[in-house]
Amino acid sequence: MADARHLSILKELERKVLWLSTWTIHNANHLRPNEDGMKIGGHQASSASLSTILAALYFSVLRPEDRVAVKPHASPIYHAIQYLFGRQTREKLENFRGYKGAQSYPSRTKDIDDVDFSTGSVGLGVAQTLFASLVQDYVKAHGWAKDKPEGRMISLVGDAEMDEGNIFEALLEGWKHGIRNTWWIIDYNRQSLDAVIREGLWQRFEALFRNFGWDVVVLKHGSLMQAAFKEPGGEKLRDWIDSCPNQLYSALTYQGGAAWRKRLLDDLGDQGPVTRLIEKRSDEELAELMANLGGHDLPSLLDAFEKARGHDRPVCFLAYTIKGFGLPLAGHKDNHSGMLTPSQMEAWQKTQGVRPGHEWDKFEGVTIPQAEVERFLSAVPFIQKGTRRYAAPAVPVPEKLTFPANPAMSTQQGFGFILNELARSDNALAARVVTTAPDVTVSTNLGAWVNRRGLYARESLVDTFKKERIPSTYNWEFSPSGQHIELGIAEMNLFIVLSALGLSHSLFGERILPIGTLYDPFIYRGADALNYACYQDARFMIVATPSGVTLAPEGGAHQSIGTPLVGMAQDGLASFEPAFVDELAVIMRWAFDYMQREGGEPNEKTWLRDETGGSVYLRLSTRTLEQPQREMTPELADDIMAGAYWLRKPGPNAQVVVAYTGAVAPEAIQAVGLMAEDRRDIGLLAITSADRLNAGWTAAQRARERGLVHARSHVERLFADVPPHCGLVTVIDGHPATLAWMGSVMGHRTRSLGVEHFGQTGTVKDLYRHFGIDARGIIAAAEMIAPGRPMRHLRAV
Ligand SMILES: Cc1ncc(C[n+]2csc(CCOP(=O)(O)OP(=O)(O)O)c2C)c(N)n1
Ligand SMILES: [Mg+2]
Repeated sequence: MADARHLSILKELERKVLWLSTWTIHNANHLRPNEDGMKIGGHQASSASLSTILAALYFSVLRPEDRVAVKPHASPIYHAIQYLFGRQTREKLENFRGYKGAQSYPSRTKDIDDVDFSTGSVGLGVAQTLFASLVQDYVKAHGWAKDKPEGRMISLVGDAEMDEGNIFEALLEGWKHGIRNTWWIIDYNRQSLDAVIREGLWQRFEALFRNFGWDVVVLKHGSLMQAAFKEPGGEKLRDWIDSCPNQLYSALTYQGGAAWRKRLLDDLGDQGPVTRLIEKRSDEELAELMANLGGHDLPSLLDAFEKARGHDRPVCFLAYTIKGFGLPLAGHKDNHSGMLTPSQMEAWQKTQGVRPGHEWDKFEGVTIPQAEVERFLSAVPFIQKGTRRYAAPAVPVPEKLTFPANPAMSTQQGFGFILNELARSDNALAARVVTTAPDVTVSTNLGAWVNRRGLYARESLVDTFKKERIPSTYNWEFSPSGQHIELGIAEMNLFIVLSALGLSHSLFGERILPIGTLYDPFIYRGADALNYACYQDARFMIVATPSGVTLAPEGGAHQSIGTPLVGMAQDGLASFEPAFVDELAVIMRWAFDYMQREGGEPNEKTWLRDETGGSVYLRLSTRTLEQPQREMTPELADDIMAGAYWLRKPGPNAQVVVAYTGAVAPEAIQAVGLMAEDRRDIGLLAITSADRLNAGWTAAQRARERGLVHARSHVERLFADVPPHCGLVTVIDGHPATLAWMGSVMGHRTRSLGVEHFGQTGTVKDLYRHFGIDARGIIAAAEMIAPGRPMRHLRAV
């Protein structure tokens, strides 16, 4: 139990951060009003709601090893706390929401003040803490990070945030994995952006969390209330509070002490002791009492958190709070985007004892001697270890990844072979790879890897089939040393667990190289979580199969059309679509290295991410292709990484170039062969990464515009000798826009073939014909854009 002095200092710090966060927003808004005069959304009231909880956590409860996701709109209060710690600058706060100022929503990558998890898209930060605790357990179970204490993974959750389905998906997965050390603190202010929330929601939450094995701590009545309940008539007041509808409680809070008195006396007057209980308090005292919900009561909070520290079970704290606590807009249902008006601000500033011109002074208006507060601050446990982010050395990547030289295979098979070879080796890379899949482990070809490396669980669990000697291809044994995390069918969870695994070096000081597999079309299901993972700069590899219409018999519901564009457009994700397994081996080797690069900020002259590194997306196929028998020279490997190489270099008088990506390679090769008699010097370009090829081109242009006149991109070099009149036919099993930009590089007339509509079931041949991405489609396109004599073989295919 905290002593009285500790509590009074905390109370002052809470008041201070509430002031600073409210001022930050006010200042940013009034110095630089939006053109449309709009008020900036959400921050003042949302921040105030968490002021007590965050003060209790950061100034007293948290330890350096804890990791926290703060509700998006509480960013100003978070930044204010960091400002008091000296980890946030006044300059950035003055520039809150401005160019390179403190971010509207806490950001790991954009903010300077030690943000553990970015938030912004509600629900994702919440799930991230759960999966981070799973990763912490994984790290410990593998015998790593022995010298580091286990932390609590904590999320400050908005009550309306709980509407996001991904939270429930995560809860279920967490239950399966016996999640520990996770605290979710629900800011139960009973308000969202538009509305006051439904009555009785807390009971649903309580039942739900208990069902999933969590402890639930309801923090409803603060210590003032609890003391009042013990007075004569107190029980009546308690009953009144407990049955008061959310809307009314909010409205009365907004109206203040006199309104509370009137309403309470109307409802409870002439009832003896409870009337006296109300009447003996001033309006101000009454308002303070009624606002003393658990989430604004430091003694209750400290006590609850301290108790939870005594065990490692997951805990949901349901903390009743008031949105806009301590501000004149407290409780008002419109307060989400509400701001204090200048006159309200002026009046409130006076009550806070902050002199004009001293708004940023850290100890202005603090009623405890400054030296004592400073002493307190410098002794806060949370900041005792300085920067809390770890670094981990890069895991060496072998010169070459090997695979059996099968004459024909699909890239998906090749992926399975490469991982199997890795699983057989005992190098450091193999030890640090972890795979995961949302119930598609076997169907995405991870089976061989899992057979060798086992499934991860905190407790060992034998494969009953194996124990009973029933033959099975797969060995499904769980143990703490396993290297595959089996997930249920929820792609959101896949990307969030990848996000957590892919930050392990920074969060827990241990490098993990995560690989997640899924069906390509279901990238959309988890796309926001994927975006979130990239935004946090987590490092992972996603391997998506089957893809496109090439999975033909599976039908339209499983075909992916737009994912190559997702791969191109997603920042922080380098995407590849190789056709052959030797290409894949080069790409995966490169990827393991790329995932570990930490080059800091990208160079704005080029934006190329080669130094900074990032995550990788491999769009693979289940189509078996004849494999080229060739030597992988360093030059070829470089070209593959840069995004393309000539399978057949065009001659000086080339009339047509065919550029293909992925599984349609045989169609492109066949078309080029058939056209050779009727068009001169045809070229065939194999594109392994439209994404990197395009990014390189944009980067070179940007660099030239900024004075690096000799900058040339790979695609520009490839096309340097292609004559201007040459036509370009691009083809991909995916949206044609993926490659359509290539015509702009040198101004070649271009026809881009691909898939724009949902497909049918059928054979690959049926569907390639249906969409015109077969040899016939390629030849017909070439005939139109590269006129000459009729293509004799057009009718033959
Ligand atoms: C995925 C997503 N959808 C919508 C929003 C817009 N949004 C921001 S805050 C908010 C409501 C927040 O309510 P609550 O979680 O109760 O937090 P409070 O404002 O009460 O602090 C919404 C809908 C968002 N940030 N993310
Ligand atoms: Mg709310």
